Amino acid sequence: MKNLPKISIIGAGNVGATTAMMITEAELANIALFDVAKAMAKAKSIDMSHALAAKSLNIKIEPIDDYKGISGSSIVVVTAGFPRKPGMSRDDLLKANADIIKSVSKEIKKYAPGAIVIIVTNPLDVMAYLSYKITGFNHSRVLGMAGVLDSARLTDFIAARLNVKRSDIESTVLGSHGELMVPVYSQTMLNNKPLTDILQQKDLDELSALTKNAGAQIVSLLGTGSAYYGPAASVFEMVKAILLDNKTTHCACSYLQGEYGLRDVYIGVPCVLGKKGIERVVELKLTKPESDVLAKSAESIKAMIRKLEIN
Ligand code: A3D
Repeated sequence: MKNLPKISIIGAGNVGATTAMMITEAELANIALFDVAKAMAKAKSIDMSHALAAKSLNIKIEPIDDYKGISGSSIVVVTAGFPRKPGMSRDDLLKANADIIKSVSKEIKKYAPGAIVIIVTNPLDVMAYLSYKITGFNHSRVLGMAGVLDSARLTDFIAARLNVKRSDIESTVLGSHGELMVPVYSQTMLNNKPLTDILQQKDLDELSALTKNAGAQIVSLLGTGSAYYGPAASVFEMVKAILLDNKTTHCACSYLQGEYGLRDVYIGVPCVLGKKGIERVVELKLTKPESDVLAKSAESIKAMIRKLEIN
């Protein structure tokens, strides 16, 4: 097997397993896969190993039975938890998933104290904050995935609307992963031209509504479970930037210490990702309405954090 970094994925459900497949297909890292449903994690690891063999790839996916197996991981991706059911908001998952994130974070602290942690479990911003508190890791090593996905969704809607290439678009979506996400059109570019110069406000509002509703639309069409190809591809992009020390900018859920006028909260902002995790937060110039929604978004995250009585 190739001598590559090790990534552990906690939660071998839809997002976790799809992420494992994407990372190994790209020959980025060997994977250790853990789930409370141990037989399921084992079954998926065996099946994915067969897929890698079919593609003649010498990458390892191994199921692990306990948390000792995560030791030596460069990155731990946490997708353990309940997904939304039709009609549920991400916030409805708060209490149940907080218990899971608490116990998983304690194990990461114990067995992978040098790892970078990428949280995916919803409600994302609150779970990232909780993991930061429980692990006690430097905030640069605890981050959440949502902005990459929300930006990708916006890109897809813009490309369809304007009939242009996705690769010519650079979207920026900040804020919480939910109703109060903040698409920043002054910083969303089509061939380096801001979208505010291309589309009318009413069109931009329609794109925002589509982006905010994208996750719920998938939940309602699926009937059980929530989106996973888009989320897994978004985790993959973050993992790649970190492992390859790319120092590229991605919207990610980061701890803020005064940036954007916000403090002691995890929220989606543009971040430079590299081998340290979040190398730095990029501060964009926002319009007054944009920074007002961002502040409101932070307030709603803080209200949920207070409900958990972490401190
Ligand atoms: P699902 O396919 O149900 O997988 C979750 C897995 O977690 C299941 O296999 C469970 O057995 C496992 N699990 C539960 N408790 C534990 C535990 N204590 N330790 C280890 N494993 C456990 O869900 P999914 O993969 O679709 O989604 C996983 C989480 O990610 C959910 O909370 C989703 O809401 C969230 N999610 C977030 C985004 C974002 O963009 C932030 C996108 C998609 C999903």
